[in-house]
Amino acid sequence: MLIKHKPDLTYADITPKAVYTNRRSFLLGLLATGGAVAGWKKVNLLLSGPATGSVPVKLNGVVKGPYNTDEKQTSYNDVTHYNNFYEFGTGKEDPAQNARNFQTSPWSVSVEGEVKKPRKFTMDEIMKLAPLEERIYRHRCVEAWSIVVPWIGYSFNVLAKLVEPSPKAQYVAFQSLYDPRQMPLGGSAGIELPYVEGLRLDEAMNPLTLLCVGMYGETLPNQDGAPVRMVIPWKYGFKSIKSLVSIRFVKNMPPTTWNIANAHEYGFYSNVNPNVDHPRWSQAKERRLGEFFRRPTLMFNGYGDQVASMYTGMDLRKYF
Ligand SMILES: Nc1nc2c(c(=O)[nH]1)N[C@H]1C(S)=C(S)[C@@H](COP(=O)(O)O)O[C@H]1N2
Ligand SMILES: [Mo]
Repeated sequence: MLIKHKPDLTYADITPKAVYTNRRSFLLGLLATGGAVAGWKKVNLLLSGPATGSVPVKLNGVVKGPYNTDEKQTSYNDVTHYNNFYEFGTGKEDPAQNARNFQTSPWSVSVEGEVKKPRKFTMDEIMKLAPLEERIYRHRCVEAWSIVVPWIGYSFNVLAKLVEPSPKAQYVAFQSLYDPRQMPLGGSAGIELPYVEGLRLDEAMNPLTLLCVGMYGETLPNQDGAPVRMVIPWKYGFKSIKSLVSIRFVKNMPPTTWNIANAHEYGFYSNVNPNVDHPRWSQAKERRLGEFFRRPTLMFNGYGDQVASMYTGMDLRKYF
């Protein structure tokens, strides 16, 4: 079936990047060069066969986005082998191993709740809603390590505006996939699954808030939240929920996974704040993966110009 359709590509189209170890990943890399969207469609077709995990493929037509830091990017190897993704194990190197066969196609995200136009978006639709932008953001985990990642996606507000939130919508509730069959370690992760997160509506609509479908020029690796995740760069990393399947616009502040697990240690807002320590450790400094010396953590992770006004008058010790 695959060989009958001769890809309309020249040899020069083939990305020289990887040494392809099997036919499947070779074809994925080859076909994805047909353009971001066309590539995604072909990938879906290819993967609609027997269950096999997806591998990252190149995304074409990615434009340079706003808000990029010029700090040194963290190595791809670190960003893909030092992960928190408890559905695939609680060790930092577990997700890279255990998410290998994670099925991310077909995939869709339902968007509902207090909106005029609730709907499901297929992954194919999500890839096409807006031009894909590269956003080089700092990411600060609550555990005091940090990374700089060239994410790919577009502002979450693009999708939000399409469903037309009603005036009742004050918060947005997000939910990850939880498939115990594919995530057998989820049951012993020590947190309630599915993983849930939330933002106040103004936080969700802030242009920095990214609906993310890729990184380092490619689709997301499974361990980093394929095929679609959130990235909220001024908040601790656990707010950036992976492998999204549901988005609900709601009236009331939604429950969030780490707050459910330990409300004393993890608040709803979870803005990066070097002046408010975690009950068990300081948040004043962080270790950038790949670096030796710790560096000072910046208020709102350095994004204060874009986000501080959303919190004026709020006691950030109380609303941590
Ligand atoms: N579904 C889900 N999303 C998640 C997590 C998780 O365990 N499950 N971990 C969070 C935490 S603590 C961090 S620091 C980031 C890590 O993202 P990265 O592995 O791509 O760096 O994902 C966040 N999103
Ligand atoms: Mo984190």
